[in-house]
Amino acid sequence: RMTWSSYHSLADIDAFLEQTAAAHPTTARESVVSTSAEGRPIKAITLGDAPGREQEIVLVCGQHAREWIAPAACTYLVNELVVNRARYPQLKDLTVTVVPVANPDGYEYSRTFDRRWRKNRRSGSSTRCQGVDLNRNWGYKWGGEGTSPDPCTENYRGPHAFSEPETRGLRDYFLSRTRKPAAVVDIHSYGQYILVPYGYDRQGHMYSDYQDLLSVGRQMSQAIYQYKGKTFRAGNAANVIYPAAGSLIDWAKGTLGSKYDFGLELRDDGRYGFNLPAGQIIDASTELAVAVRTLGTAVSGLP
Ligand code: 0X9
Ligand code: ZN
Repeated sequence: RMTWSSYHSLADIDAFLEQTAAAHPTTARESVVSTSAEGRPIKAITLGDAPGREQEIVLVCGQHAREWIAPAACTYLVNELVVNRARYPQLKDLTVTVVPVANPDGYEYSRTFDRRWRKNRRSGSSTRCQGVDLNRNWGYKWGGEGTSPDPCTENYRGPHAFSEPETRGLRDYFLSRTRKPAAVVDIHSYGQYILVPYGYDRQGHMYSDYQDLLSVGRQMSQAIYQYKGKTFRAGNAANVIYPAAGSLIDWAKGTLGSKYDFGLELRDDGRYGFNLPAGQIIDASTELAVAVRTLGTAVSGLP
């Protein structure tokens, strides 16, 4: 039984996805995106009436193991979209696909052995250090600023782009969709930011719809502020946080070519950091839901 008053194990999250799909066969479909380094399935759930025809928003959550609020908020959103779908008219004509735990090995490791673990759990051949930072392993501008070739660092980029089964699986999943998604949102914590690509350096590399993204990002920020007064800073990823090459949002923009690509750093602003108290799960999740609603308005053109 899933709740949003505590953080849950991967087994509970997977069971929740299975039950949700079973209970709502016409609006929810479960799928397996890939298998992790340690052999766990990476699951997705696709929500909507007629998947395949409408525009699609894809949410990837939990690339980083210790950011527990990301899987929690993403499962909350899944539940909202099946149980309280009427509250989201902005998403009515859209398909929303959610990958709640993109790094299942890391998530379980963080829950059971090392709360501060960030990377996946690949075991390198010639080193005692384990794990690749999945958000440095994507293939667009892989290996640039904010990444490390040293397996013992937190931002180890891996031996080559898409060296990891988690990123490779997600990439293939994106590329295999019949329609390119209209939006890709990468959910992290913490810091309360809405990040717009590109983030690989501070040169401010442009693309034609940069202003559209910035404007939607600012609308998300305003909508979140109206909920409980939390400030989410919207801006270019490299400038608002720091440069980091090989991230999902850069790949989504630069290679996949979907229009609305955002990184979201959920609560908080540093007081509890990654250890966000479970009592804040619902508020943090509602802030995500508010942001996705705003995005839905932009993607579908529904008010
Ligand atoms: O470092 C990251 O991957 C993200 N921050 S986190 O604290 N969740 O680890 C930010 C990535 C944002 N993208 C770029 N700056 N390129
Ligand atoms: Zn992160």
